[in-house]
Amino acid sequence: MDGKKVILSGIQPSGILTIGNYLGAIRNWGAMQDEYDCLFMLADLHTLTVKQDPACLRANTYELTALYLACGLDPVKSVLFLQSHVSAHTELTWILNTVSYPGELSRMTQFKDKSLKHADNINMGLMDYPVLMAADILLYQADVVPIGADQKQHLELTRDLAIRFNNRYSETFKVPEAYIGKVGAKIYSLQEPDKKMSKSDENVNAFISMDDDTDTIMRKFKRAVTDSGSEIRRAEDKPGITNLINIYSLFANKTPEETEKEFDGVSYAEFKMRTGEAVAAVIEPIRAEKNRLLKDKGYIDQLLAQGAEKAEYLANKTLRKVYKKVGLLPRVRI
Ligand code: ATP
Ligand code: LTN
Repeated sequence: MDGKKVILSGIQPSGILTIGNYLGAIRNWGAMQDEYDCLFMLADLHTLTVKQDPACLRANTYELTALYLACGLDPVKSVLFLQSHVSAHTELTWILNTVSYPGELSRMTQFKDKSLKHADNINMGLMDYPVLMAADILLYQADVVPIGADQKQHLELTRDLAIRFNNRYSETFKVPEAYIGKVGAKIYSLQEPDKKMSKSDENVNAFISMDDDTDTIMRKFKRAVTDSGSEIRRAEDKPGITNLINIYSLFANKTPEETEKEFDGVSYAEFKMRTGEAVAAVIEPIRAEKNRLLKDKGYIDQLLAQGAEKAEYLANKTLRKVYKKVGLLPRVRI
C-alpha cells in the first residue's frame, strides 16, 4: 500500500452474478484501480448465512474469482482474496460483536428480508452478517467502500461501530465512506421493474446473468416488461422503460439523456432489441475470458494465495492493535 486512499469491496460467491451486480459493483471497481489502493474480496463466509451446497459453493468461488479477473480486476494492481483465507475477519467480528446490539442488528432491512425468505433457517450468522461486513472493512482501514444502494444501511452500521469502538478504546479505526454510483446503483427486475434485479429470483426472465449467451440475452430483453405509452423517456410512472434506459446507457457508455435523444421516435420493440445487443456486446467477451480462466484452477489458486498473503499482513496489523486496545495480552513468540 503506497499512500493512496484505500478501497475495499466484496461480493458473495452465492451464484452466477447478474448485470445488476456488474453495473452496481464490479464495473465501478475496475475503474478505481489506478487511483486507489484496492482490495477486492470474495465474501465466502457471508454466503454461509443461507444454506449452501458445499460443492456449489466451491464452484461458485472459482467462477466469481475468474469473473473478477475477466472484468478487468488486476491482481498486480489490486489485492484479490477470499475472506475465509484471512482469519482476522472472524477474529475482529468477535470483538465487534461486543460493541454491537441485537436491537440494531435485528432492525437491518436485509436481515428482515432474508428472515422472511429463509424462514426455516434464521440463524445467528444471518443476524451477525453486517458485523462481519464491518470487520471486512475496518480491518483494512478502508477510506471508501463502493457498494450498491441496498448495502448502504450496512455501511452506516460499520461507521457506527467504528465510532463506538474509537470512543470506547481511543482512535483505532478509520471511519469509511460509502461510494454509491449514480446510475447503476440499482438495476431493477426485467419482469417486475419495481423490484431489485436479483440473482436469486425464481423467474429467470427477471435477470440477465453474466453467463447468459447472446440468444438468451436477446430473448429476455424481448420479454422485458415495459409500460403503457410509446415514448423512450425516463419517468416515475415508467419504471420498466426507465430501467432499460439506464441499462442501455451504462452498457453503451452514454448518459441517459443521450439515450433518450438517440431513441426519440423509436418503438419499444426496437429499443429492447438494441439494448439486448449493447448488453451482449459487453458480456460475450467477459464470459469467454472467464471460461478460459476457469480451465486453469491452479492459476486461480495461486492468485488467491498471493492475495491472501498481502491481505493477511494488512489485516493482522489492525487486529493486533485492536487486541491490545481492549486489553488482551500480546502473545510472546518463543
Ligand atoms: P441476492 O440477490 O442473491 O441476495 P445480490 O444479487 O444482492 O444477492 P450480493 O452479493 O449481495 O448479490 O451483492 C453484490 C454487490 O452487487 C453489492 O454491492 C450489491 O449492492 C450489488 N447489487 C446487487 N444487486 C444489484 C442491483 N440490482 N443493482 C445494482 N447493484 C446491485
Ligand atoms: N454484503 C455485501 C458483500 C460484502 C461487502 C463486504 C461489500 C461483504 N463484505 C465489505 C463491501 C465491503 C453485499 O454486497 N451483499
